[in-house]
Amino acid sequence: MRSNGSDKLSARKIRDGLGTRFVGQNVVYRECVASTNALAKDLADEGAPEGTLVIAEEQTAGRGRLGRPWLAPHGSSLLMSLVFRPRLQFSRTPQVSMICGLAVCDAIRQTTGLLAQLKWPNDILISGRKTGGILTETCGGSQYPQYVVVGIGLNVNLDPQTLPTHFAATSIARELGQPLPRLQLLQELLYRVEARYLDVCAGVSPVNDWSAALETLGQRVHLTTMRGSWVGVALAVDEEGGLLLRLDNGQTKRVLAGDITLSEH
Ligand code: BT5
Repeated sequence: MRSNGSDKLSARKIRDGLGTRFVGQNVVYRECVASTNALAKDLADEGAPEGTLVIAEEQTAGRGRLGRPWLAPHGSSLLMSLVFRPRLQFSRTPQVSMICGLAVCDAIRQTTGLLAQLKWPNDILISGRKTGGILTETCGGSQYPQYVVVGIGLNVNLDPQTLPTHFAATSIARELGQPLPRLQLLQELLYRVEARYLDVCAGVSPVNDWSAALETLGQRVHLTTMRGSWVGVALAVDEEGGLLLRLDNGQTKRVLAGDITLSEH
């Protein structure tokens, strides 16, 4: 599944011909890091400008939510984090994460023709299998967040057989039947992130687009949170990224964090 040597990324290649004003214009490229999110947060603490892209070929401690791992062989994926400094109320900052998920789907569609969808809250799916994930970390501030770091892991040329089978993973190359150069996909992604981010900052809500891209809405799902598990129909999502679930007893439950799977009963 590996693409050839010309797929190697560099800060210069990424910036060359990139049609953005600020997203991806400051690039920190590394062969290997612990986690691009961890490095992006350190750089944001030191004042890295909005739009800074941290991208690596490999992570030794790539992370998902709740201490879960993100695994990807060297050079197989897009492993990246973006620094944002939105002047948004805290309740609206989840929208920065939403637009990144949408931009990933847009960029995959534009570059490959494949239909990528989202699974609440942060998975990217192709053919119902996990192709990517998003990890958003927000650093406090008084009125607005000091910064928001959005980490994106995207299986581009990864061979899903290199991952544990219970991950139910796929990759773009697997779905396409051929490797995909990462550079064009990355540049398309950065461009679409910026366009959607500017909309959010101008007060345009992405929630309708996000709802439309969430493949689990309207379906019966099993929800697990830190507080327990429930079965119900995933009704809708709200402006803060919360999921509304209609339980069998008729009550509606709202959750901001958790995992859902399609329910078998
Ligand atoms: C996520 O967490 O899906 C967010 C993953 C974000 C990863 C990026 S990579 C760049 C940046 N730097 C970081 O350190 N992180 C971000 P969660 O929903 O908790 O899902 C984690 C689960 O996904 C794991 O427990 C596995 O089951 C599964 N998983 C791990 N690696 C995978 C892969 N390559 N493809 C598909 N599933 C994977």
